[in-house]
Amino acid sequence: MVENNTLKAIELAQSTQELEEIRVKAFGKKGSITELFGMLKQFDGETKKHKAKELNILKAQIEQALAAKKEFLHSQELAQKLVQEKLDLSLFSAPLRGASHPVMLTMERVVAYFTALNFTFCSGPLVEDDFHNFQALNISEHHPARDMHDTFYFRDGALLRTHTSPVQIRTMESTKPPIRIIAPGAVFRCDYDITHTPMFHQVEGLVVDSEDKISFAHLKYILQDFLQYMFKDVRVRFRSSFFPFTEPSAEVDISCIFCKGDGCRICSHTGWLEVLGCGIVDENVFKAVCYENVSGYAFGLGIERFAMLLYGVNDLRAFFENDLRVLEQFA
Ligand code: 2NM
Repeated sequence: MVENNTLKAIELAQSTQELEEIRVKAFGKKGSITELFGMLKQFDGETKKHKAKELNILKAQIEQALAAKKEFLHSQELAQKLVQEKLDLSLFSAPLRGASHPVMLTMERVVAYFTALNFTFCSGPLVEDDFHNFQALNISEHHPARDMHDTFYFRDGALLRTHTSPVQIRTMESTKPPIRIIAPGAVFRCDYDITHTPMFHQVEGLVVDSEDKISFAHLKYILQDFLQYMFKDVRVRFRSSFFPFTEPSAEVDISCIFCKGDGCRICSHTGWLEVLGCGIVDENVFKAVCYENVSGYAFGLGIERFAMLLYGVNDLRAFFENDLRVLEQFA
């Protein structure tokens, strides 16, 4: 009997695929149940009616058995799939190829020195306003640093910070003196040639205490010590200079680390390398942030330049091209 075969087959089915084959064998165009319905026309009257009723009951039984088995197999297959495809996210993967970028390694080394001396790490927005980037730093309206050629401006007058000094301004606005802060980060200038990239990194530091507490001697001592820590066995010299935000100001040189001061191509045969700018914070900067009866020193340096000297990299572009052959050497 067809009916028993189909129901028995459903019971024995092991997969939804097998079940589908059984369904087609019963209800397909040439299926056993379809054929039985076709054979009804051989009968008439009560016999036909009786046979049709029997057949409809059988059809309903098979359909129900198919549906029930299908649901059962489906959930079984899903459970199996979940076990097979389970991901153990706690497993270790193959070792990552990544490594810290030499610019970041240098920045961390600089910051480590100053945080060890109780400087607080500070950061601020990359998109700044004219006040925090220029005005508060005693950079007058017609100062060349404001020139469109140096500063990236947005249409609404906002700009990309050209140095990290706005971080110092914001810190002074929100914090009462005394302060000792170190502000590392990306800065932007519209300048692109062999020794300049439109984005580079700076670290700036600022110390403010009550009036007459901070002198140039403090600044000189800490920078000398810092440069000894960064570059072993170097001589340090301070040259008088000018910055709008400091008075007096100085640029700081170290004896050339490549020729030990004898003179070579890298130091342009001077025996010295310029590495820092610094000075005693100008009174006008303190006025802009409403600091009264204070004294302070500040300094700033370019990280890429330090990284080039520390790692002996002679082309700035090596830091920005992200060639793995270069970067892997710092892993
Ligand atoms: C430098 C050189 C000298 C500097 C000044 C200030 C602030 F906010 F206190 F006025 N921040 N950084 C400074 C001073 C930066 O970079 C070459």
